[in-house]
Amino acid sequence: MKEEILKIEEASQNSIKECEDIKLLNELKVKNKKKKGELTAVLRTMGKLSPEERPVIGSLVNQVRDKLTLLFEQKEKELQKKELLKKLETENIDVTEPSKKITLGSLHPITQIINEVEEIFLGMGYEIADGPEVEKAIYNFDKLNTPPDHPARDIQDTFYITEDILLRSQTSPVQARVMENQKPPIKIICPGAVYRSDSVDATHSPVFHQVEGLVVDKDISMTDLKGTLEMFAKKCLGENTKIRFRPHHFPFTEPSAEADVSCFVCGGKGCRVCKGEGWIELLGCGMVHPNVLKNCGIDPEEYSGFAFGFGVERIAMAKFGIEDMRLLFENDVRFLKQF
Ligand code: 2U9
Repeated sequence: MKEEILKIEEASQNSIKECEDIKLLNELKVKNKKKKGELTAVLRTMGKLSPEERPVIGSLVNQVRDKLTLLFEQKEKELQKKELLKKLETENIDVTEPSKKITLGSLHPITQIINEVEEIFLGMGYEIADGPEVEKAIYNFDKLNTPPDHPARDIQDTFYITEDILLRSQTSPVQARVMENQKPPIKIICPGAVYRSDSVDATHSPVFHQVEGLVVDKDISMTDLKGTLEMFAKKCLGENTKIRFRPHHFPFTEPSAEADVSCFVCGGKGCRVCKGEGWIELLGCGMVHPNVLKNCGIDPEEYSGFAFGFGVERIAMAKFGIEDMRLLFENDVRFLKQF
């Protein structure tokens, strides 16, 4: 019986030793279970043995079982290690191989202009202020000295949500809110989307973007306004840019003006971009109306201020030579990729 057991052991040992494949080893394991079965069968015949021999054979069977289990574990580890090494050798990564090209998008032309304007004014010590796009009529119109019968308040021109709530038609309500909450000196610009009930065409859109600026302090005069705008125009459109004021009317500023810049394409001679004029209309501006200061809790006897505002789309179109405003809103990548 001992020989039988040792034979089983030797056969199993040999097949484990010779095995060089993890799959085959697993198959062997299954077979070995049967072999263990063979050992169990041997045990079953132990009745034939003398009482002295039984524990000797019993313990031999257990030793063989343990030995085989250990051998399997060792072989399994050995084969796994071999397999891993083989994988590392054959599947090594060539780090010098060129990688896939990552295509980066670009900022929308409107965002580019807003960023550029922000940088220029930050450089002049301004802060950037933000406010709600769904606004109270009182901030959009009343506090800005815009009377109840003003045409801008008509439902034909402004998107009303209720009688008192609307989509802001300018970013001026942001400035009104800052004035209410902050003591002068105030030096802010307010970029953002505004809404007007306009039909879409090459120069109009019901959503567009504005940057408005406001400075309130002691002794602020029209010369500060002109100097600031001249500096802005030179930084934004080129150092040779000149600026001129034409009288205008806005309810929130008095006196008010429209400011033109010398054409940055022809330098003032007249071309297609400036339509032969030599000048391009840039923005509206003026000295903050005393009523507006009063409405926002600032004493016009102590403080004065200037304000200005411009449409970002107009500047983007002039700077990038875009002839149709709709292109800025259609989000056609073939168009946007050019900037
Ligand atoms: C406060 C006081 C005054 C902001 C100003 C303009 C003139 C102006 C237009 C330019 C083209 C709007 O986008 S546009 O259609 N804006 O001409 N905006 S002064 O004046 C303010 C703002 C806030 C408290």
